[in-house]
Amino acid sequence: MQIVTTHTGTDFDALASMVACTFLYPESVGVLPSRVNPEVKRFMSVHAHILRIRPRKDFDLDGVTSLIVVDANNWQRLDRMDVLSKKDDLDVVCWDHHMEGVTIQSGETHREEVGAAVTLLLEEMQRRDTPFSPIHATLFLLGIYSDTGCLRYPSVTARDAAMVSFLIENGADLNMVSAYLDDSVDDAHAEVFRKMLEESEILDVDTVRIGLCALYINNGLTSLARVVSKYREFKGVDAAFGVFQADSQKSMVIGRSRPGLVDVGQIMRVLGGGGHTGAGSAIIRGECPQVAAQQVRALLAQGCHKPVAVETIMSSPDKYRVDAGATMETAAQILADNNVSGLMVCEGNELLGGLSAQVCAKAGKDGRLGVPVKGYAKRQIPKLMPSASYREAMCLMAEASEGIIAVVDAEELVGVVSQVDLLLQVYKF
Ligand SMILES: [Mn+2]
Repeated sequence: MQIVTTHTGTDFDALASMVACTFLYPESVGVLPSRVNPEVKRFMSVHAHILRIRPRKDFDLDGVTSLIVVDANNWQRLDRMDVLSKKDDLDVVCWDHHMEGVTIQSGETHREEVGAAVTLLLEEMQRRDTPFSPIHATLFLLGIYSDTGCLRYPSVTARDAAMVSFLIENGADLNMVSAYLDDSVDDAHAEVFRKMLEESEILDVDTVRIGLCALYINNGLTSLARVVSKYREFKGVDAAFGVFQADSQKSMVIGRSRPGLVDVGQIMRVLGGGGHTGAGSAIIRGECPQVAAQQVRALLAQGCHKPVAVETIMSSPDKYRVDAGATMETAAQILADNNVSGLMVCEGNELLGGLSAQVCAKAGKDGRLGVPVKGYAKRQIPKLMPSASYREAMCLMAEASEGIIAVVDAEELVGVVSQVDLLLQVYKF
């Protein structure tokens, strides 16, 4: 007998991959782990009868000669399959997108770095022209969407997106998908959310607004990260930190930030945890949540979150510089040669003002290219100190009609921030 199985705590990608296998391997039977996600449980309560899937609970492994493992690569993650791992003549096939920590040796392996495991199986179904119903298409789409945050996670590949298109063409029901991907939280989490709104403090750190909250909570809350994200969005703050304690031994710190504003991962690493710039978490042992929150506050105050300063992202002023004594013709030439939208008019290193490409073009039309730049320099232009934050630059750029900001230290032009400089910073994250 051939069976298909997947990891415990089964999510939609795992379930969809199992079901896809029942199409590709017509003799196979899916064996669903006992522990599945609440959303998957809800889905199975209505759809179980149309899927060739049986619960692990009363399934006998005796006659199994062939095993297909999907969305998992490790015996530990399967539901009581150890007996099979000891079978020498077991035929094993793997379909998976987890590259690390492989302990299941398979005769046939399909392991590739895509956003969802089911993408690999769908590509095979598309190649073979395997027919499937709109209900199945809906489940497959749930698989891709749930593992990729609806194609928003950086792990997404063009192959996942192509399969989304393929499934929509084949009748996937987007209303059903939305219903099952509903990210609402239960009453217990809603209560934490309410308390966060009520009890959090808002810190202003280097013009970045950060919500911080320390709470005692009940045991068994598993979606606190979602609550912190929702809190950050709802409050409209740049970053949010929740410090939660369910038992007296440890506090859990969860942080979320808008891109580029707070390096959450850096703070979490100092606290002994991990993460990246936008999201992270850490466990602090032996402290009450208020003391743990104080540690977060202190790290923020020390600048541990590394707000990006303008001086680290600005460009050299050289290609924007024109001498006050130069003619408008020279200015026009510099604009064209360097392909910039405006210039900084300087006397020595001192910044006198700005000159836009439009003003230069107008001077050309008026036949005034021979006059010195100085007379055309606009005195009031957007300026920042080198120590100003990335955020200040973002705000000021909205008002900078030439798309450039002068960076000035004691009247001297030391750099220029262009829109490209800001964009490069955003896309680095
Ligand atoms: Mn997966």
